Amino acid sequence: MFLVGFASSTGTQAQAPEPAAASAPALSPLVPMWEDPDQPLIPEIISTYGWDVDYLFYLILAITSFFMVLCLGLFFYFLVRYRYQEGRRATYTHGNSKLEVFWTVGTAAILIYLAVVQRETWSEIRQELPDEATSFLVNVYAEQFGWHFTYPGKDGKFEPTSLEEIFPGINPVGLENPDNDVYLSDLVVPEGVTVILQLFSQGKYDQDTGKETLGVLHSFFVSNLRLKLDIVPGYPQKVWFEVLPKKRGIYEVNCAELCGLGHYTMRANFKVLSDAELEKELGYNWREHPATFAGPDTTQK
Ligand SMILES: [Cu+2]
Repeated sequence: MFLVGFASSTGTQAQAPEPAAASAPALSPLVPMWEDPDQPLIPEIISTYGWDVDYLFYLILAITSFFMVLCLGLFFYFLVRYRYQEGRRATYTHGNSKLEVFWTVGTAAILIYLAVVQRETWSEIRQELPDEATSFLVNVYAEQFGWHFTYPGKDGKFEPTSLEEIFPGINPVGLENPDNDVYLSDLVVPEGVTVILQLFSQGKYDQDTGKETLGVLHSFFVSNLRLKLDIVPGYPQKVWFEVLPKKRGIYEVNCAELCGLGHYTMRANFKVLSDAELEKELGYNWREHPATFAGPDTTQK
């Protein structure tokens, strides 16, 4: 029954683009997805590789559901079949080697099959990065308990940061030249273009005592993108995605790693914008200012 529910919701999603396409040209006001009464139970896919991830999810769900029903079915069958009966005695069995070999090899075969079929999706998302020159680049800083996003600005380069320069509310990520980059507390991206994120875990710095606290583990999660990646202190990582055309809207970035008492508050708006809206947010047209991650080390010292 569970599976049938998923199958039918997949069916409606596949047909959905038609009405959306009709209303897309005139820019509708941006409504956060969590305020949309027609929000599907499973977040709508908005990334190019979202279906590849969901395919693996449904494949694994189908395999595990099949075995769950099989095992529970056998369990109840044996419960009834071998229930207590007057005069019937239990028989002693030493197990069945053939059966044991069969289900061990069978399980291994399924796991190997999954390892092979997921290979391509894994390498697409995690092993190949698109060209920086044609992508929209963002530095993402996660701290207890919030998100910060910096954009390269007109010079196309990210400014180095240092803990000592951090002043909450004024220079939240400690940019050494705050005027050269654009800081936003929202993640804003264009649609139909590859986006590369560089993810940092940021520590805290007390300006009065000079005491610093190391960053902790966080996890960057946007369910609509089907993208989740751990953010490891001292080990910045890059990851990419591309939002499908006509998916303009406000979605959500969440932290998916229990990172402390305020973990549940750790969210940010994720806005997929038209070029004009993006230019308004950033203060410049990013397409006219190609950017790169190269240059001074942007890792926080
Ligand atoms: Cu967190």
